[in-house]
Amino acid sequence: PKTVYLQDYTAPSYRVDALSLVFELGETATRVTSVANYRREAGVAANIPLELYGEALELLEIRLNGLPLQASDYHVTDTGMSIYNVSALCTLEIVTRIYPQKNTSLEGLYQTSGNFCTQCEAQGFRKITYYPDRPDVMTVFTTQILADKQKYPVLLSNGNLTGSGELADGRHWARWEDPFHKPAYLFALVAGDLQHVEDHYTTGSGRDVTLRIYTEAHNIDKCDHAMQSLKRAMLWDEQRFGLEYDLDIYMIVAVDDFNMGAMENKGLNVFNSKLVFASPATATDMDYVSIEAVIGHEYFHNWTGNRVTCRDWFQLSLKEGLTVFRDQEFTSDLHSRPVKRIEDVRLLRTNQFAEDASPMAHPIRPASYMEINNFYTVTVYEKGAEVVRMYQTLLGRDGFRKGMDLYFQRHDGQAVATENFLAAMADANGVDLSQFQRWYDQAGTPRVAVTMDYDAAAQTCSLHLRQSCPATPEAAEKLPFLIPVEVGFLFPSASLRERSSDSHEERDDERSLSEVEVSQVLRFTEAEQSFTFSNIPERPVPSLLRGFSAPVRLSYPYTTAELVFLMKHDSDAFNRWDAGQRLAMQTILSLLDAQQQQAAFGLEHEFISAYQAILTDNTLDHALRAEAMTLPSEADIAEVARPSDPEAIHTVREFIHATLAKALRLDLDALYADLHAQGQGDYSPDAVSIGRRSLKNVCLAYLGRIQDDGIYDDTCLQQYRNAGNMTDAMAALAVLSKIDCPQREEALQHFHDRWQHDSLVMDKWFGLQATSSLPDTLQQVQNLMQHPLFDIRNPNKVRALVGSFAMRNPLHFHAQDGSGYAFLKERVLELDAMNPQIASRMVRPLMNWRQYELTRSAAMKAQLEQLKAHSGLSGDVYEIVSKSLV
Ligand code: BAL
Ligand code: ZN
Repeated sequence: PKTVYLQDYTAPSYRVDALSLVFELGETATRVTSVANYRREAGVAANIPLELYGEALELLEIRLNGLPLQASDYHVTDTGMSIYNVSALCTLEIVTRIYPQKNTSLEGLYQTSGNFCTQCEAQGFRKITYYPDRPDVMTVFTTQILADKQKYPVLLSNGNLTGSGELADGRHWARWEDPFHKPAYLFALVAGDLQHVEDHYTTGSGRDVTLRIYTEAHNIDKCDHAMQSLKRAMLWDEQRFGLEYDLDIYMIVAVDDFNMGAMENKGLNVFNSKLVFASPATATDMDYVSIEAVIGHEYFHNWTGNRVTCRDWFQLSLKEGLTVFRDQEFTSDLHSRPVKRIEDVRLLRTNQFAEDASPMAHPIRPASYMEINNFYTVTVYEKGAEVVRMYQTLLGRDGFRKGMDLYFQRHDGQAVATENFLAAMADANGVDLSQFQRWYDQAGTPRVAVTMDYDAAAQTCSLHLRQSCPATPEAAEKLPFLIPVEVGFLFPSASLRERSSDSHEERDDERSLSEVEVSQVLRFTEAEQSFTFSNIPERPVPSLLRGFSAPVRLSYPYTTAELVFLMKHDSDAFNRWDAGQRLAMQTILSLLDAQQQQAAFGLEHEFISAYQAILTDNTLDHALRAEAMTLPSEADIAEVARPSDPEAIHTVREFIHATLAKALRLDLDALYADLHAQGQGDYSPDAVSIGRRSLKNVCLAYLGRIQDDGIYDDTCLQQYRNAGNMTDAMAALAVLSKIDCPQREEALQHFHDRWQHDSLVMDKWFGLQATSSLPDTLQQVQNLMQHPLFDIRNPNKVRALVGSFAMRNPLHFHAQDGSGYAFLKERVLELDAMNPQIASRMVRPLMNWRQYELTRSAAMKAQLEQLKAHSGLSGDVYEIVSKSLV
């Protein structure tokens, strides 16, 4: 495959004034007629050909200005065609035949559950017709769809319905016109036997918008939460950013076979059904929250992505980073801000930091790619969102809003680059942000090392910061980043006085404490920089990088006592949690050392009592307590403990869990019973109820580790059997799935029998078994691939079984005999023949082979080498494999 470079970008030579498409959907093939009006750009020479992309198309007819093209006037290749001697204004009519029924790549036009649907981002439109399929070519689309009326009663495309009718042969037709200019990647078509639910939303300016969610009939009763989420998103975007919806209708279609989570096609979103359907019996709290977030995300794209789109695919983070930031803020405003922040940072540290340390590390705006589908990454999305968040941290909420307003004022209707966003932020606030550009150009996770000096006589305190960034494929040497570091200071004696004083003094102390604790954002711009603070009455404990104010790894030589102090007293909820994570990580690393030296294991009393303090602190909200009780994941630990030995990591983490469980058994028991009793009413996915369930289920997960008498196996089974919602059922089953006991078999069988007719719910069942720590897990996964409900053509099934095993079961995926790696390689090859995008997702767990201890590292590398040598590998998989081996 060819590498594409950002520096080679050139503006299109021809624009499209209008595009008209006619789809004749058939049972074996589909005929597509496209009529495009092209206009040569001023200044472009007349001999410059019109370049169109096209892949896997049968060209049936081609006419220029009504006349058939001569063979010498155009040249067709596997990837497109060039047309010579076109006039400055011309109409090109092209008829192609395509085979959606055979399209297993789920890109372009394909079938899912017997219905037609499209996925055009990033480059799927070129599998439909020959066209300048690039995001900076925008036009108005008219789409006519003809299909058998009985089989496909619903015919949808972007925009507004402007005509429909019936034909004598049993077919019917519909015409949709989208008045907004859009690139081809936002085109969508759906045709099928679908039902819909309908609602309405009145915008702030008083316009009525029809809202519809389409699905197959048997899921129609599970769309209410998605619909309510959509209305909340529409209102939030008006309130927070002053952005209203712009068409008369907004449609969402849920489909079962989908490579991504969802797609923001103008006025016609297509969603993975996993991110639409919810009912208390079938969806967990996490499902409810994700559905709301993704419905929001796709809706927010209408402005950040659709109205203002990307000039080229290197700019993907322009729309994705910004839209992820917007959906994060949406969730934070509607639920718990600190909990959302903790969840997002967990994801970033586990997945994005790993990617940034891998051979596939790339800046949020990559400088080159072979296959753009490989760049829909946690870096472009989640780190991209962190970069957008840093503007807000530096400029304040109002300053950020001013920047957004200017961005829309300048660029509505345009296809732009990340520099345009930066310029809008800088210009709207009258600040110089040129150094900030480095976040777009340099990959890697910056390291920030902090030390502190306190001068008691002068009552000053200095923080010394040093930044560095590891080498990544695009550059060995990095220039300093502009890093916003939010800091606060805590005073041990002040908080001690606060605790022991009477109520009058307590108020005084609180005032002084909050005065000195006020946060500030340091602009850290040099490789090394010191900041001095005056009027500091005693040696403080610094609270650094509050709210995770920048996507960096920050180190500070905290003592255990200081971390325990921050865990109890930091007014920044995120840092209170993070202090606990630091303490846990320190403990884990020292146990890993002990294990390597074959020394005895033990947990310090201070560590256990810190966890006891969290567990029994009734002033802390449930959700935060649950987060604080959750140890860093095995994947998080593997990022820090190099070279990584997943088996040792698993052993140590399980040891801590079991030791804490035994030591805190009485507290865990009491809290579990109390929360269980409190949660007996009807299910509601509000933040308080979700927090209560998550703390209860964290308690259960700890208790399940006490295997002395097996009584908690019964507790789990009981919770599973009596659960009034999927969250509690899954939590109990998740604990059981890791224990070899009769209750496990009983519950798994019961779940299977109850849900075998609900494909989405069965994905949970596949996923649980794939993540089990029991010794025969790989064999079980292999058996489950033969299960009648498993289908390797369905991406959700692949992610549930193969993805869960390779990405969420480090113990067995990294089995020392290499069996997990060999299994994955086989699946990647099998998948690559039908769906390269999914194959290329699945191969990624092999990518970080260098971080593992020697035996594993060599075994992983061997699988990558075998893949690379395989003939006929897709460009998608080839890019990951070849870059991993460099
Ligand atoms: N644009 C692809 C799906 C999403 O990020 O919304
Ligand atoms: Zn998106």
